[in-house]
Amino acid sequence: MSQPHQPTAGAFVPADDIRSRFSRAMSAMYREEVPQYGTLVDLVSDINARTLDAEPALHARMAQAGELERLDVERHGAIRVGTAAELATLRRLFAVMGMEPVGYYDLSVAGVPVHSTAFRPVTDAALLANPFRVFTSLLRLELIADSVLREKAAAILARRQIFTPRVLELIARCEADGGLADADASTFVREALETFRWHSTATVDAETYRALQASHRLVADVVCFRGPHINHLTPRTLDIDAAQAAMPARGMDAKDVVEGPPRRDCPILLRQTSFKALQEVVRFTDDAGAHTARFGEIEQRGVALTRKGRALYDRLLAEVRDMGNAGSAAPDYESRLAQVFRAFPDTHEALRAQGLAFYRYSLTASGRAQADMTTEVDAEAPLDALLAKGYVQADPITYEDFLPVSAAGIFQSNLGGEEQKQYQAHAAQQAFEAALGGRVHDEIALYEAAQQRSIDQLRAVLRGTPVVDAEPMDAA
Ligand code: OOG
Ligand code: NI
Repeated sequence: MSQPHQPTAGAFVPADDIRSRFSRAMSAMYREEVPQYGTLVDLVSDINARTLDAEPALHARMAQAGELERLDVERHGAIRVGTAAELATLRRLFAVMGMEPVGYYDLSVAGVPVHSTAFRPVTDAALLANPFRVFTSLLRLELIADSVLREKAAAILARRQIFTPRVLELIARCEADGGLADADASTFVREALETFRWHSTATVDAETYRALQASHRLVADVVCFRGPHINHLTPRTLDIDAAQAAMPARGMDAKDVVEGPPRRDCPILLRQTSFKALQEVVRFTDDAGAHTARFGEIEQRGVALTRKGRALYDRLLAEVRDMGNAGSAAPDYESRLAQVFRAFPDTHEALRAQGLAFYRYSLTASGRAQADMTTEVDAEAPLDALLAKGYVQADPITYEDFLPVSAAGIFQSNLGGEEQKQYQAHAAQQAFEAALGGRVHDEIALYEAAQQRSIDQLRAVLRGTPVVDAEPMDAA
């Protein structure tokens, strides 16, 4: 349809809404493509309801933080692309939906020839509205040792166009005008979805597929198809152990161990598990065959850690994985994990006092009442004193990102077979950012800023000065 030019800003659909529409459309598409994903979503929603019933304190805390609404829509997905141009266009496509690249993940250390970022909203308000994220990996062709195969893969990738002409137009329009009007937003969602759709016809012959597969199964997955099919969507559960235990009864082949930290009273970071990828029938240009790529995953999110907390997490995890050499495949992995993580404080008081985790500070009802009377509360009193008096409360800030060791475990359990190649591992954040056409956010700096904003706001209320809404619209 033709658009009036120079639409006024008010006529634009908010980026948060476009993201919600897109995430809903993607979920509906994936339910159709991989019915077990639908089963998993239903399982998670049963378990979340049960957990909230059984844990009134958790229910109250999530309601107060405004997190109950986002829980039902919360999910992440993952895709893998083959070229810098594809990655750079994805950055622009996700920007239309208010999603920015956060974090750099080097997976080559774990024998997977990709490096990655996560596109996600970055402001407090946008995260509450819908925290939809897409873990996005770029194939590192330079890690393919065989130069003939490497060049062949590059040539195949150079021929494909993973975006529809219409979506490219709408991205450019959004960049030029500063937003999309309603009809354009609907078209954008429909056309953007095409990039993530599964194609059962490959672009190569069976022999090429096999050669790429032999180099690394991931290489075949990225190179041989018309687009970067979404390979999983992950709903957020409040009790991953219960969900994991319930998976077999609903016909799902669950991964052996939950990735990430052990079960704790105060969940930290991220725990994840998945059901194994399905074998799907594909058609090569000359023959029929099968491909394994798409799976389902669930995650439980906990509090974001400071640099100090993250260093402790990384150290303890490495310690567990270095005990013996079976890593997470060892039969006693879970008990080792629990044992070693006793060194990680497990009350919010301790996590806060030792500067291990991030919190959002706000006035309690009694703090607000005191602030209204202005005399009692010293606006400059240390936070700890305000907390001790009950004027201020500290709520954990949810970890919105991913974990490289866990991601590698998820990749590996879903490639079928024991895919552990040795690569000359090296992080290449600058090369990744050059391909992306922009910098990635430092995720820990985002949490630091969110915590600081909450402190600034409550001080402003206590001082009786106007509330500063210091949150940048676009934190880039
Ligand atoms: C991405 C795997 C990483 C996660 O949740 O850690 C991931 C992939 O398999 O493409 O999604
Ligand atoms: Ni995932």
